[in-house]
Amino acid sequence: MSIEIPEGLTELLQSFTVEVLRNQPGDLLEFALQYFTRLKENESRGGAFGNEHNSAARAGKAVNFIEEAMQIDSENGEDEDDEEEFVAPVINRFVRRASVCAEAYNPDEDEEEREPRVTHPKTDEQRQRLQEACKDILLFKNLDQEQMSQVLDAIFEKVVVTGEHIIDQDDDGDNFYVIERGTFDIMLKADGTTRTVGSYDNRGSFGELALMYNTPRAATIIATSPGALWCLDRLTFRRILLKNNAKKRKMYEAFIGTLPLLTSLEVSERMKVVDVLSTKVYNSGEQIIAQGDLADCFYIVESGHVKITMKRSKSKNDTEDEEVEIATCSRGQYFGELALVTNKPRAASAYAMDNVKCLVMDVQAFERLLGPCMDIMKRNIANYEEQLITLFKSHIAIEEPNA
Ligand code: 1OR
Ligand code: 1OR
Repeated sequence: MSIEIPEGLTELLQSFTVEVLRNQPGDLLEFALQYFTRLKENESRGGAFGNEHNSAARAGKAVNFIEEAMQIDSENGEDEDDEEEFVAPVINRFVRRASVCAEAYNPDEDEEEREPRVTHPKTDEQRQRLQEACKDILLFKNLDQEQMSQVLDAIFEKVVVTGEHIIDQDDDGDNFYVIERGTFDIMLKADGTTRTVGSYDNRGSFGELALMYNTPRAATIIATSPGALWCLDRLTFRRILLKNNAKKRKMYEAFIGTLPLLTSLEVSERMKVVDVLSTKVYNSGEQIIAQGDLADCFYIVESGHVKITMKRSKSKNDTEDEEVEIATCSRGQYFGELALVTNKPRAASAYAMDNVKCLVMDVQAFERLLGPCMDIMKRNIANYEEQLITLFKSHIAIEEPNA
């Protein structure tokens, strides 16, 4: 018995396979759906790819997914309108991406530069909410205006329900997520058991690791309330954020190498620290940390001086507190670790004494990356405690000389 192979099938499958290999989509089904839909659309548009009689034969030659989208892009003149034309394929477990740990981005190769820009139109109200949600996202802090506007264009909103798995550990990475609202648990699977290792409460972002380092998802993220997320597709994330990270690595490699706190980290781990750092500048006198606040960041001084103060009641009869200077930090020193290590509110306040530039890391990155530096930090914290006891004793001595 012989089975007849329909004319064009080989070319159709070949060209599809070539596109899959070129694009390495995570979600093969989604990619296939978009590829063949596009093919059909082009066929009905007629002539966009020549005048072949047989659509399958046309498929064999004509469909280059990305280039085609770019062509449409340039035909439109503007790339603002390209949401209908190209939606980056979503990635999931159908095709597993090879894991390359701490993969460095080489801006010279710039493969992602060729990708078309993704735009998801938004209402004014959405844009406003989006800007609000993104304003404290550390990964976005160092982007220039043009890069930021590309990010805002490409982001799209997703409503989530309680119990929804946004990310499953070990999956491939599809999107980076910024929280608009809602609470989310971070779960880690190790040695056959899954435990909750942290949570997000109505702010923050997650899902950057798999995209940055081409690794499987490092944790599971589950919605613990109804909520909404802003999603940035993998390609846009890599195109913009990784280029920025390459710049940061160049800028901070030497400085990071001199920090005594990070001596226990391997070079590749230090580079990961650089990747998650953002810079914040403060004017002289500006408050950086307020005693008693909840904590979500850790700081390293890059330049300038920071004054650490603690509140102390002026005297027994005085209800008003005075702020006492207890330490200063300068280039290479860190602060803001205590609340993150102890899981308590800020123990002291911090103020810029002149123009200050700090490298800032969020609590999740702090916990993930600075575990090996904990010994040094804990020794330092023990010092605080000793000094606090000394200060407390001298205070009592002043207040109650006969005690
Ligand atoms: P991803 O792309 O790997 C899961 O997808 C995301 O969870 C990950 O990016 C981070 O954005 C986020 N370890 C690993 N991933 C974490 C962690 C984490 N916290 C948040 N994510 N921690 C280490 C636990 C030993 C920190 C827990 C507070
Ligand atoms: P944080 O997250 O509590 C305030 O935010 C930061 O000030 C704190 O972390 C430390 O990084 C920093 N006691 C408490 N916090 C201190 C101290 C300190 N010095 C710096 N910080 N002591 C000073 C010891 C020289 C003891 C006070 C008597």
